[in-house]
Amino acid sequence: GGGEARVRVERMFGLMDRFLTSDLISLQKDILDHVEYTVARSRFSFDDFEAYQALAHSVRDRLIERWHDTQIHFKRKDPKRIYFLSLEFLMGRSLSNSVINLGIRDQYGDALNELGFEFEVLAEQEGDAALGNGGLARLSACQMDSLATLDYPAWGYGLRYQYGLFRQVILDGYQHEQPDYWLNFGNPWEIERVHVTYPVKFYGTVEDENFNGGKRKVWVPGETVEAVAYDNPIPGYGTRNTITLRLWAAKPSDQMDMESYNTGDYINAVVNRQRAETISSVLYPDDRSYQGKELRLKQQYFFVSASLQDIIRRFKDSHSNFDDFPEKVALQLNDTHPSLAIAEVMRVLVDEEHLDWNKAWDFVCKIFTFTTHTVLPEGLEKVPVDLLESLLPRHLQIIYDINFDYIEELKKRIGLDYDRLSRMSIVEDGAVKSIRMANLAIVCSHTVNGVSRVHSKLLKTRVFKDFYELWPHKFHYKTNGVTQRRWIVVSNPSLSALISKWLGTEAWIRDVDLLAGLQEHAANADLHEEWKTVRKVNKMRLAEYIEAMSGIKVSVNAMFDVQIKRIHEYKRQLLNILGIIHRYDCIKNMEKSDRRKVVPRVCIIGGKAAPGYEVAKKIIKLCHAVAEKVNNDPDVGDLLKLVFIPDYNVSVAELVIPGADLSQHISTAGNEASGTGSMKLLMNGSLLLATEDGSTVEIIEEIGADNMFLFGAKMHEVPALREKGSAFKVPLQFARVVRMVRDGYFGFQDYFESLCDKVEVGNDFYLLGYDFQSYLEAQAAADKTFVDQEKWTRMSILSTAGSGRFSSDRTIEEYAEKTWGIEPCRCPF
Ligand code: 9GP
Repeated sequence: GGGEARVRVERMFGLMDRFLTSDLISLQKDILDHVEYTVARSRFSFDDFEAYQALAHSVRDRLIERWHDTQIHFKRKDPKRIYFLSLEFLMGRSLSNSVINLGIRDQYGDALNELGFEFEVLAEQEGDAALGNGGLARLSACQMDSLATLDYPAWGYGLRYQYGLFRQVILDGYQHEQPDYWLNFGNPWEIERVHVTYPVKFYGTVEDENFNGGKRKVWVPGETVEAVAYDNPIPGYGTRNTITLRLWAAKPSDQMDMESYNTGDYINAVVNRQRAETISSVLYPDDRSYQGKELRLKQQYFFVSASLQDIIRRFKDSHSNFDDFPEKVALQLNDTHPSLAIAEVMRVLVDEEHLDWNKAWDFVCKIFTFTTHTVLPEGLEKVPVDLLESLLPRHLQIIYDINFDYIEELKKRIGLDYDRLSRMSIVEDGAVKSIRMANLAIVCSHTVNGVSRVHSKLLKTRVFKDFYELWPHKFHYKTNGVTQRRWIVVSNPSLSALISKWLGTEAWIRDVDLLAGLQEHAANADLHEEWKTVRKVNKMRLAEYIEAMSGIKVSVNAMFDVQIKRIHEYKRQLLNILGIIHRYDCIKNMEKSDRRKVVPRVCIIGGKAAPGYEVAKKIIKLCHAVAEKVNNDPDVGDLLKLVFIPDYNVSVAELVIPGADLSQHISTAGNEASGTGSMKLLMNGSLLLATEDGSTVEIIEEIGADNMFLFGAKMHEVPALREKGSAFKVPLQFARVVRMVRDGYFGFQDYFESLCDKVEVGNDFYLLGYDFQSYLEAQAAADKTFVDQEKWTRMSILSTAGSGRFSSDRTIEEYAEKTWGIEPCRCPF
């Protein structure tokens, strides 16, 4: 009876301490207990990795407590929730970030010291969770941190890939890809929910069934796969709130091929079941285009279907009908990748919950919001109709029905302008008939966001012009931001302490606008000394890493000049390398006595090329070929070094960013949707050398054009320049450096030929030749400033001071208030 149960609960409470405490002794005891009982090593003999595992588990325990409290609180309050659907999350490591957000970093440090361990050393044991490609994926991770910190009732949903982004290995200067089997050593940061599973269906047919005197569609699927939840608690900073990133793994379903069991083909039946797991096995490693692969589409639907079952289950737990659905649920589409969610919501509401089509449609239009992260047309996904028809036949019908209604409506609005109608249709008729996922997302979302102001402008005037003219009210932008917790506090603790000291508060960690308070000290000589010391220590750390990994010794007195991001033609790593060749050429050709005037540089480049992206791979090889020559030339010595950092990832970024004096963001204007690396570097006091592209335009507004080194064609000039093609004059120096590569000065003459062709007059789509002159001028200005260390330091301080607008806290607040209509829901205690 009830009495007995109550006694039991009371007894359980009595046995539990209310919460885990975080005093020195408790932490040490917890760590050792985990060594003994979780890691199963003797507490008298365990190595650094085992110590890391035990430490991680003791942190995880504390995360779980807060996470439970938060979930109970959300359930009790039943606020409107935001569900963030993203195929990619680039979380990196979790340990340091967790203890900092939990506010127990120092306690752990002390506890470990007494046990004979160092926190930093153990933190290095952790591998990266690299379930994403680049900017989009890291942005999702930053936004999760902000959602938790700002107490929003949010869930992230994604896929738990068994293989994250490939590891980049460089052999003879060529990129090779190796699988990243990241779960090999276990993952203490996730909680497997063996009971939170949903069946996900594929293939089959759609049949008509009699229903209530009419007909209805019934999907009879041909294959079922089970989705199992893995929860990753995401702690906020300065709050008890800890939200959930729920990632799905595919497992064979019991409903699968009973047939084969009956026919006695047991071995094959088991082998077939295993195939189910491939759905969540590997992340697609290309962030440019993902056209028409069945596995990719399966991944998308798999995660969308499981997430929506979970979301609808949660809604139904506390609601007896769907009337309040749009008041309680907001669904964010992170790029087009999850846009099948639109058809899935329609299918569930209409086919399974038996809502009327119009009502379901009304809900869809109220709950979906869409953010796009690219301006490149190849980044907009298209799914061949044949593929969709075989994999998800009912969804194809629904998309056709949506399109039919929409085109009818459109005809009323714009008349029979068939060109425009066909451009705006969700269905593309062509050699391969396909579904335009971006059009689907735009038609069905109430808001279409860009990721910076100029990105939004490009969307309105170019990429989605037709739609903007129809629905101007839908188009908005939320300039990206990054979390200062990870990108200053975790990765640059000495700068973090310095900032807090000079601001007299740590409040900037939650309220980043306070960084502006550094402005008034920007000329203070004491701050300058301390700032320079911090920067130097970070550069030494980076120099050690460079030497350990490449054997190249670099001088910390040189300017550390960094370009770290995916390798893309539009991001123009090639421009950087050609600039380095020019610098090398100048040093070689100058009088020995003049070399004293050269400002020494260490040029650092890092980034991965998509495995099938030949041009990008050649750029990596060229970088190595040039480095080989330059770094071994006695005429050059410390005046110029070129280092390629292999396997660039979140952890490497945490090391490189604090050590950068200068950083390059040099995409051809009009190509970078936003850029977020620039924000991390800015926060850390790097000066930017940049084109006026993406969010840089807004950075200029914050810190002033004279606080950075700008160059290059402006966005509005680019189309005309491209048109002009061979008519504009390319500077002689440019022709000369390209010729050096062409003539085999760095070897591999044949291999680089096509790369050189790409930048020849008339062929130079990304305008390297056109921008070269002003690029060199900007570089010269950077050199000149670097000699004036006082000026440089002031500019560096002002960069950090002006970076407040580029926190993901601001971005998320804008989304919450203007797009999602959600409010904070703060867990008490
Ligand atoms: O290329 C964009 C980058 O400019 C932006 O900052 C980032 C986050 O919005 O998204 C990148 N896009 C992708 O990673 C894939 O399209």
